[in-house]
Amino acid sequence: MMTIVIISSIRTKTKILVKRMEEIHPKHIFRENQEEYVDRHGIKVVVGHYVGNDLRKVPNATYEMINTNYFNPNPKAGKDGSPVITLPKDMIRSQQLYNINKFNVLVSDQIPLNRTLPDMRRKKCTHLFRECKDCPKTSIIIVFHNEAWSTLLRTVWSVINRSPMENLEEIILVDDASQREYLKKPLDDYVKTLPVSTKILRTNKRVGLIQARLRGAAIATGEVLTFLDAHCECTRGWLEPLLTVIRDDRTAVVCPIIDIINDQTFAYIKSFELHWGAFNWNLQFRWYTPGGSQLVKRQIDPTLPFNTPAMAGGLFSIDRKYFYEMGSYDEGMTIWGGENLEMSFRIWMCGGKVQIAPCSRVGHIFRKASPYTFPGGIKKTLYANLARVALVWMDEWTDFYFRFNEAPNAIKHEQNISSRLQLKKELKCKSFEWYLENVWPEHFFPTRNRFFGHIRNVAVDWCLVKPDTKGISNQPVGLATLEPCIKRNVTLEMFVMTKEGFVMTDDSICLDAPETKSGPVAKVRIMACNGAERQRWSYNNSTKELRHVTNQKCLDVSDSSKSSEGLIIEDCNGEESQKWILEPVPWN
Ligand code: UD2
Ligand code: MN
Repeated sequence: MMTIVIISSIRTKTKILVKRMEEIHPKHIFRENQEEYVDRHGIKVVVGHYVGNDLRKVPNATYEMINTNYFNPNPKAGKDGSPVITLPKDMIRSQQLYNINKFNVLVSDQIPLNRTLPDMRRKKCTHLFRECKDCPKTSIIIVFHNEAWSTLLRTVWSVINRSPMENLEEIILVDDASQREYLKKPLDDYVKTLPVSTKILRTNKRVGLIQARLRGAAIATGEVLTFLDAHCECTRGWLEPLLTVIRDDRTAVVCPIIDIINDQTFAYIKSFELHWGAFNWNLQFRWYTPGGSQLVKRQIDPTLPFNTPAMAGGLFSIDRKYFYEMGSYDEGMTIWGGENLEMSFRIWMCGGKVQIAPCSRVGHIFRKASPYTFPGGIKKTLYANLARVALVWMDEWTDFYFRFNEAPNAIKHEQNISSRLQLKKELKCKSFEWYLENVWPEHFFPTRNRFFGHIRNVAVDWCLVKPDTKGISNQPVGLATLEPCIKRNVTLEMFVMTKEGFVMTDDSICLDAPETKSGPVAKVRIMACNGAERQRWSYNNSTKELRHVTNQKCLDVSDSSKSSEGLIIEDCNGEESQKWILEPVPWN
């Protein structure tokens, strides 16, 4: 009997039709809860969950596979941003090739370089940005290391096809020591045929994306610099809103909304608009939902550029002279990571602003893992970069970062940051405290006016902990539970309580309970912070009660068990199970 395997990816909810069961090594791609049935054509169907990254058992790609350009477009594939389904006969090969770039290059190579994309903009955007006559010209800078041919050139073609020629100065490609043959002479030859002036720079050894961008910027002649990753697709009207912001305010650094190009199917997927960029206690960049007043402002006119505490890093425009006035990038940073926070902190604290122009939309392939090597290891690259960010920009919060992040802490002494500190002084930059209070008032870092530490229940003698399940935006959400207090400096049981009564912790999650006044006892959850009343609590130091502000009920341990049932709110009764000790932990 023929067998068809349907693999559903939990993350993307896309169903991918795969190959005959016996050829696909089901062990490698299925989690336990797999289902089998015979469909009405008598075909046995197996449904399971695809473990997208776990391809370790699939034979490694050979040198030849890596160095070959498989680009072979089918005019209809991926039209209007539609997904391309991998045929059963190509499944094994597509998995082998996946590892080379950490995206499905076999699919990418079927999609034409000038495929059409849907117009994701609001109607009003199309009217607002019909043209941008008095806008400055921009150089487009794309750095890459071992990028696939089709993704790199689809990025280039999307720029050429969807940017007004009068605003496009040139395209600059910076090859960061790629080893792949097709990126050498074949790329040089191809670029000569493009209708827009396109230069290629090559580094003679791997320098990383930060220094590669600096080299590109150094030869750029446009009034504005626009940076893109090498696996993007710009949509119609993407450039005008970015340039308009800079025309009106040269101190603005402006990003598009970054849509998602699916790493398996290359479907163009609209991303959530009501997000802004920030970071967690480990200085990992994250998208969060901003607080209430911000949201209201954005709903009134969703076409207006809005402030963001941090940028994702890859896609932005900046006035060229302003880029240098503000200290371009930290040249002490290598390979990958941290430069986006460094630039965001610097721009905000030293007088500029970082914004997102919601009428500008660019797709980007988000990958679940990095495809290339990190020379010197992650300690010498990413962690060293992050250590530099913390040392230069975070003032009293520098120690807070290092306390919770051992690897960067171990190498912080190797960092020479004197020239960056000098720059900070020359630019008369404001403090990190100012940044937190003014740019990101909803932040969840400890401050002088906030409680920071463990929240221990008197009856059980256990501590409130973060849930260990991840929600859609990678935030840990779930029932509020207790666990035995470890009381070491682990972020698991560290909470902040603000003056407004929000009990929050890393990754912008808050203690949350329903507002209803009567009715059965309500479960307490840990959810994305949203500034709503239902997330406000008050602590009474003498009674030790933690009251939910709107209904004046007390945080309590449910009777049935210590922790697994989680916490509830109940009428206040003065019992030990409603008493909480807020044990402060020094953070700086
Ligand atoms: C995000 C940013 C990326 C950068 C990074 C942190 C977006 C969409 N992407 O990660 O631009 O800010 O965070 O550093 O916001 N590259 C080199 N040399 C290297 C390593 C990378 O040229 O040694 C190129 C790479 O080919 C790509 C770009 O740098 O074009 C960004 O790298 P990535 O795509 O791996 O970063 P990403 O999107 O995960
Ligand atoms: Mn990228």
